[in-house]
Amino acid sequence: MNTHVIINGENIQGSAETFKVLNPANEEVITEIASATPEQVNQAVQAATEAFKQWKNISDKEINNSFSKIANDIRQEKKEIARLITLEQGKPLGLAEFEVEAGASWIEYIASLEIPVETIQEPGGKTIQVYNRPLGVVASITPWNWPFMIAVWHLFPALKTKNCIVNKPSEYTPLSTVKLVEIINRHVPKGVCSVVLGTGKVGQVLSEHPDIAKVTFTGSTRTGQSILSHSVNTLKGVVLELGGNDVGIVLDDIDVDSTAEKIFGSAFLNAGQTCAALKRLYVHENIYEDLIHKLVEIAERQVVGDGQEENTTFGPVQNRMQFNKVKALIEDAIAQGGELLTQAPVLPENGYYIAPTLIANLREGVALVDEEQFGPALPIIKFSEIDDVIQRANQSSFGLGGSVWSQDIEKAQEIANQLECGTVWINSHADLSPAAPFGGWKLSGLGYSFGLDGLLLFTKKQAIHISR
Ligand code: TXE
Repeated sequence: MNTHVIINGENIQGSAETFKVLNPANEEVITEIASATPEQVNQAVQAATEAFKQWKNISDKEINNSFSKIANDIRQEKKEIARLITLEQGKPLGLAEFEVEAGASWIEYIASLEIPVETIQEPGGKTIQVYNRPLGVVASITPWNWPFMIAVWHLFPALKTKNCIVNKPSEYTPLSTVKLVEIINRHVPKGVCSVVLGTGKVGQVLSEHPDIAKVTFTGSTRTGQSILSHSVNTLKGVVLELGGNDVGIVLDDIDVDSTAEKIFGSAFLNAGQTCAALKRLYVHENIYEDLIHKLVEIAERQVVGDGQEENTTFGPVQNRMQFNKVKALIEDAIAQGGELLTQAPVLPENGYYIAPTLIANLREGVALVDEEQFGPALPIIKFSEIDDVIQRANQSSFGLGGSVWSQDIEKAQEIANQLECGTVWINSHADLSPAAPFGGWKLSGLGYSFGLDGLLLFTKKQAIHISR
């Protein structure tokens, strides 16, 4: 049995309670891990509180040097980290390598940001300086879809703004995060960054800890709501990046072939297990048949299999719960009159495999359209009027992202302006940038990640009024 809790820079033995990490490609046990005890969670928070006394005074230059060394180590160990990601998460190795590479670039981008100090000059001669100060100890709780990348998104903005942090990765995919925290610990003082392992129970103990100043969370809306409700007594802040049901609206002036490739890529990225994947596709009636024909062609040329095999282009769903959920949504959509467009290939017997599935002739009111599938099944809906499709797109209780596909950028922009979501892409989707704020409206979240806006959510303002 492996134990991987890293507290105060040390690998520590967990409790007698264990959990298994499975390979989603064959359901074999990769390792069994001892969960962190509440006492160990407390130790990690205490170590972070202690480390914060020094870390909050570290110079920006030192932080940036550390980040640069961490990014270099990640690149050097890219193959090994990607192997771990594929083993625990299921995505093809090439995509896992992209995840590692993008993580390293993201760290470098965060290093390049400057934390601003604003100076206000009052007419009477008083000067006011507004600083962005660190919060203290941040808790991070991460999911299983992009385990390495999302850990980078949580840890580095908090560290850059001179906070200390304790992470709890998903119990399904802890291995690549442990590796990341090991690398971080080579280049930051003890206690600055720890990781505790376990199920949601451990996450709950961590996120409710009174000495945590802020919780940054990526996962389901239900768990996000629970974290928010428990933040009341200690008035801790939260950043919640929750589910989505991103709409794509395709107008009839697009180039079908190239658009189909891009739409397929953004709907089925990571087997659809991406918060900002395209999850409901509305297609103008004039190109509906052509586009679905092309999408089916792309779906059927995917090689579904174990992500470790070289020719695999499409990996399994990450866990049994998600596999059952997506299967049930597909069956229900077909039972409700949806037209299954894709043929199911022969799939390996073990493992959570679902081939990319396209279902047409759907409408709102069917769960596959209204809910987040978070898996390889895309509902396709025909529309004819733009005002009508905008209204239908905005019916969702989610508001993470959306996209408009057209050669007429002005027209696309008019539609984008009316969509009720935190990000709208024109002629792309799920195309995230470290420079742009990314956050959900409605039940998709609270706060922002990325860019200066996301960074400053790990700070609090201090205004110093200077009268002479
Ligand atoms: O999420 P959970 P689940 C969506 C997707 C999926 C659904 C459920 O639709 O089908 O959520 O997935 C920890 N206090 N997304 O059940 O439970 C947990 O251990 C503190 C969207 O896996 O939210 C894990 O580390 N922490 C999404 C993390 O929360 C708790 C990514 C996420 O798990 C906790 C994943 C508690 N009470 C799923 N309970 C996205 N936005 O990208 C659980 N956790």
